[in-house]
Amino acid sequence: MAENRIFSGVQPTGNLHLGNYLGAVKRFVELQEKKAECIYCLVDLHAITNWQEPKDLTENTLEVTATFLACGLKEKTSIIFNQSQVKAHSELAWIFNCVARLGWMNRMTQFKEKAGKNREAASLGLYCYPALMAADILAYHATHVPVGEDQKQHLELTRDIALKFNNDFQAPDFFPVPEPIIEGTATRVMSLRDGTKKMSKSETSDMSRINLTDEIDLIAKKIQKAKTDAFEIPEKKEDLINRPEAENLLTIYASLANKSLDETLKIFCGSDFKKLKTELTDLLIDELKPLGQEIKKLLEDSAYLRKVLKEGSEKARVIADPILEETFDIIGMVK
Ligand code: AQP
Repeated sequence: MAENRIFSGVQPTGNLHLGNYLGAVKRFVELQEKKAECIYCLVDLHAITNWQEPKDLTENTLEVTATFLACGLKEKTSIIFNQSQVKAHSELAWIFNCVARLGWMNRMTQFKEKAGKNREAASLGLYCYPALMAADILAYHATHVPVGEDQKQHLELTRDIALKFNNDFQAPDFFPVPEPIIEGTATRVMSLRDGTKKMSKSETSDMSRINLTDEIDLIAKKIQKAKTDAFEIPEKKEDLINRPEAENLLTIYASLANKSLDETLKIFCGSDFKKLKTELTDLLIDELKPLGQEIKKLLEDSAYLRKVLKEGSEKARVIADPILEETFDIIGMVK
């Protein structure tokens, strides 16, 4: 078993946004730079738990690949691939569907949020998504999983599945119990239109998020129109309670400027939102303009992006297939 093996995934359900970037992809790059063994997956099987137009799924998969590379992930250093091309994910997910308990799944808040009021019409895949996520991680015996705050509960379920499997089959330590890495100032970036909702690709209003490919005029417009409140910026963090939109903009600023929230409050306390919005727009443009340009350039060479994914999935299979075979042996499947 690798000493430290990192695994994480991103759904190719649309353009990546600032939340995906600050909460996840930026962390992926930092871990790659720390020379950890990193496996980063475009989780296309998760994407189809909600309807995806086939053409969009293909385009989004290539676009997220381009985004990974533009952000600094390197195909020679990290393993970058799409989930559907490594069959161990779905096969192990079935086994974990049989290990996980209905009661555990019923507690998953993301299912409740994504299924909304019309739960009966949600796909079965959306319901058992966390078992597939557990398979994604455990198929590689991954030890650490960098994610945004929203994935914490799913990761706890992964840990429960690993422990139950090891215990049920008396295979102590076969699946490692993975640790979440939820780091950085912006582990939960909120919608620009409603500070109580997380920034999300599937939110209908494009004004609610900053996409990594947004043009600079659009970034400026979205920040200018971002919801705020009528009060001035306070001095202390505690005074941001019940001011989710103010907290969100200040947190985004802090993350981009590599400052703590306290340091950021010192800069802006006593002023209205105009100054914060202007400086935040400048920071965003500095960070995202070159990224957006690089994504667009990479997208012109889809053959290269497909090659990155193909080679990545070959490397991923070398790790996952023997672990799946061993899992079959432990369960008692005849080969
Ligand atoms: N708003 C966010 N703030 C911080 N981190 C976030 N992540 C997602 N949204 C935020 C983190 O990004 C990684 C990839 O997420 P995902 O694409 O797999 O799916 P998601 O969490 O469901 O993200 P979206 O944007 O809300 O997608 P849709 O709308 O398609 O469901 C994860 O590590 C996640 O924590």
